Amino acid sequence: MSDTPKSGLNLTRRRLIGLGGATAASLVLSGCDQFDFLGQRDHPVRDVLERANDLTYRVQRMLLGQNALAREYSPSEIRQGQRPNGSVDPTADDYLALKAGDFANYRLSITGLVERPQAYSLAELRNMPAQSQITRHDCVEGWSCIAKWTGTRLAPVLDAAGVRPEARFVVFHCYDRMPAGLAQPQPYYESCDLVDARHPQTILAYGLNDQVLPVSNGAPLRVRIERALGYKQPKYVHTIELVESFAAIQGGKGGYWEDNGYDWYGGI
Ligand SMILES: Nc1nc2c(c(=O)[nH]1)N[C@H]1C(S)=C(S)[C@@H](COP(=O)(O)O)O[C@H]1N2
Ligand SMILES: [Mo]
Repeated sequence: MSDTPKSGLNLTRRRLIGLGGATAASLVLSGCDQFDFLGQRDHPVRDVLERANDLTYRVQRMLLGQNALAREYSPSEIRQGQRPNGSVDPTADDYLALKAGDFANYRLSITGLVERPQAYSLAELRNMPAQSQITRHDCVEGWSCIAKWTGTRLAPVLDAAGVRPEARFVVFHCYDRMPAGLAQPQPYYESCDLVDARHPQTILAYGLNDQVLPVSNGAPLRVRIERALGYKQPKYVHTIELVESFAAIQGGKGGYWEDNGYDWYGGI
């Protein structure tokens, strides 16, 4: 991390030991655009895999510790732009209106199990202590990109709102809508636990490779949770909701892709 005089980040970087490659989860993550029988809620194979995912989560937390850092790279290792994937140009009316005004009216809401709900403009977020990190984004479709992300840490934003003790998860709600079979399209959403939310590399990113974050990569704001796979990096985020459980949200599995069979933890 660079540019972080205020955040006191001088944790020793521990070497990640390649656990991610061997997880049961990674064997079934075949692609962002395709899913098969694993999309069926009650399929026995899926039940087994979900139990394996839960085990992976607990093993990674135990072996790697809560603050193990994702690897960071040097600027010379940025070889190409961040490849846009998934939604790249949302068409929701509210999003289009904000985009037309260059996101001047954008507000990031912090809601749910907090003492003091907040709403921040982009200017306010940019005035918070900035942090940049050059990391590798791994999509389950089988590609990776090294890119420099700039933003502000999520942890102090949560502290300012006062997370209530019952809160266990952070849910990120997005502007873009995704296909949902015969049902109405569903908003993209994601979630993480409070350990990942407060991790020193978890940021609300508004910059990419020293430019303003482009629409194709999630403008005006996307989240970086650097120890997780690509689908755990929500773009076009408008609301951060603290919850005790995500059972009541959309498909109940904590994310759009999770509702379609992907692992919730998605660690790498
Ligand atoms: N809102 C939203 N966030 C999203 C997605 C999406 O479709 N919508 N796709 C996910 C997936 S599968 C990947 S690989 C990354 C792609 O991020 P990028 O376009 O910046 O490469 O965003 C993730 N976050
Ligand atoms: Mo992805």
